[in-house]
Amino acid sequence: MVDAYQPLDHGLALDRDCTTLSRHVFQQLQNFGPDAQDLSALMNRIALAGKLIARRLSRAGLMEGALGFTGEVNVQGESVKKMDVYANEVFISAFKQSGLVCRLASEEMEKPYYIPENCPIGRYTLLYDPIDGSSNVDINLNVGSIFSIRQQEGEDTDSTARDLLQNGRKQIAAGYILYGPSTVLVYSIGKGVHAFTLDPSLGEFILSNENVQIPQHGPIYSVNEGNFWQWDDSIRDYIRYVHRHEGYTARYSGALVGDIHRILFQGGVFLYPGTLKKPEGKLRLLYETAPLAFLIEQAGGRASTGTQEILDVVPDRIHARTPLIIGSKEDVALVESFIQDKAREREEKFAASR
Ligand code: P6P
Repeated sequence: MVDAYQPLDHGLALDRDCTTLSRHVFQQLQNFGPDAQDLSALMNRIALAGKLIARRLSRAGLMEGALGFTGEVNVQGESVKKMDVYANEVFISAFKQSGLVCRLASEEMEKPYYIPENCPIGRYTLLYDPIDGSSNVDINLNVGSIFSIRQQEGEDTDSTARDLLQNGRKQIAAGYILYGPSTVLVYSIGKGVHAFTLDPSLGEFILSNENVQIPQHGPIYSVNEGNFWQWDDSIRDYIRYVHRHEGYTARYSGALVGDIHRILFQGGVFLYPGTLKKPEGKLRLLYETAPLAFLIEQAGGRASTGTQEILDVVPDRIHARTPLIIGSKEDVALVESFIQDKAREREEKFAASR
């Protein structure tokens, strides 16, 4: 009987390099059934999209027609960057012939996009923001992609995608890809939060942080203080508080994914409250605030509109927006306490005036 082969001591290093995204999904699900196969394949396609976008970003400055504006305005009323269009189409191409995703809903498309060859069997919908923070693209600062996967429910024959108008607890997977000094994919399928770093020499996302837990409190508050004049007094009171107390530091990159990634690892809170111009907030629920809320809750944090958990919000339309307060439990609760105090003060004033 030949002795069983004993891996040498570099077995651990090899094992890590072989912990790719698709393998990690199976490890978490502890089975190779149809649903596990689907989720593993879905994450593999997301990873492919991330690699294609990272490749283009890494040399956009050298490529004719890669940067700048298209001259179009999207359904959000925002000027479209060439990179927005490229990234949007990358996700569509990555899921063609996948047999997995029939419908894609994107920040860049007014209505969902259907992949006909997948629709008879495709059981999933991909919701995504192909390039979040695209104002950073032309100045070579970090940007991200945000994704969310839901089961397709019923026959979506009239492309109204009504089954998508459900709360964020219907998500089966969510995450983001951060295009920074390295490209990092962070995801959850409801079994914790895990980060993978792209190894360009392998062309693979390799596990770099498993079971990431957000600190219960952190020093960072991340908000665009240029909107101070547009905020409700409750938010102004919170900002005055952090301005007057030791232990807080402001960090804001103008790209949601980078700001969230910092808070995921260092703790703190990101805010995009309602403003005079956008009372319901700027950020979109189905492919920005809900996937990030799913992820941050899985990491032990919280995400709210200020008065409601983000994951409980039911949208009335695909491109619905919400205010967002997200991050460490204690810091989200502190912001909410200013909102509650102001509401109570208003109620008492109203009662006294009757
Ligand atoms: P403002 C980028 O346009 C984005 O959607 C997020 O990535 C970012 O957090 C936010 O908007 C920045 O908005 O109004 O501060 O420029």
